[in-house]
Amino acid sequence: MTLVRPVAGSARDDKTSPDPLARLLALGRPVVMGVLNVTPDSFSDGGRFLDPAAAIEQARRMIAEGADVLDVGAESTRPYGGAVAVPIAEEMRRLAPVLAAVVALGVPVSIDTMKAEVAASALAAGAAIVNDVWGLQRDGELARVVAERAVPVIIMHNREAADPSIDIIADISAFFSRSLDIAARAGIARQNIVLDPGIGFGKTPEQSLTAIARLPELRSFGLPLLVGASRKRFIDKVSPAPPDQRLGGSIAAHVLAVAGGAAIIRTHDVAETVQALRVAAAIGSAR
Ligand code: HH2
Repeated sequence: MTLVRPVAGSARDDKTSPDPLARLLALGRPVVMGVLNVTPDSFSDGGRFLDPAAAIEQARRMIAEGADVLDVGAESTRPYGGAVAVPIAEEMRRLAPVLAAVVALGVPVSIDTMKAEVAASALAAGAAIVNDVWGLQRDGELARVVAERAVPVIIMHNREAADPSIDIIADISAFFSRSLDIAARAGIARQNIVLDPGIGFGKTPEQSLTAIARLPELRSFGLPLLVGASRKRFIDKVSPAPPDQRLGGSIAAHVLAVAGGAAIIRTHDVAETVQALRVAAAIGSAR
């Protein structure tokens, strides 16, 4: 499949171009990224937004609730295993009726994919950011696509399997260093990079807690940090609840992540997260 080139002057308003990441980070408060899973099997909302009309409606809703950016994915990454690998054509087929319509809603859209071809096609349809849950280490072409298009990329830490015996922060740091080397060699500008410890990915629940608790250590990279703790299993380990009943735990994790230096929060529950972060910020500045 060939890469589709963007149409000149295509559907981007000035909220989504030319420098989406810088604009988001300049908001002067935590950035809220709403999750839109156009999948049958995502761990917490699989099947709910596979229908394009339902997906677009959910995107509208998240924007009305205060999302600053939407993260659209068409392949479940299934942090807890059991992901069914989705062929490129199927991932594109799921995105086709949704992506351009969501871009047209006027907030920047990130494409949650680990495949270069899907990323290129999504960028051509107006996506502004690439979110790779394998930190440029899975598909060798992805760094080139990001560099060529000069778009921001979210580099997320991941592992094939959890190893309870390792220092997870050391592992995350080594992974980030490898990803940053790949990015530099491809010509990706440093100001276009966001780092994400990958809560729930290749980590025991305890290591996910550690990744949030020791988030400040990851500030040493000097790059913005994203945390996505939304509905993840470590919450169930602390306070048993199925994925759709983990809002309280998600909010606790996200408030503490922001306190630890997270600039961007990835969440399924935008209204509640926006409210929690506003209240936390207000208390933080009250005297
Ligand atoms: N988590 C998920 C997917 N993509 N991307 C980043 N950068 N950080 C994350 O923590 C992250 C992510 C998993 O959540 P969800 O998209 O709801 O699940 P699924 O992968 O099953 O669709």
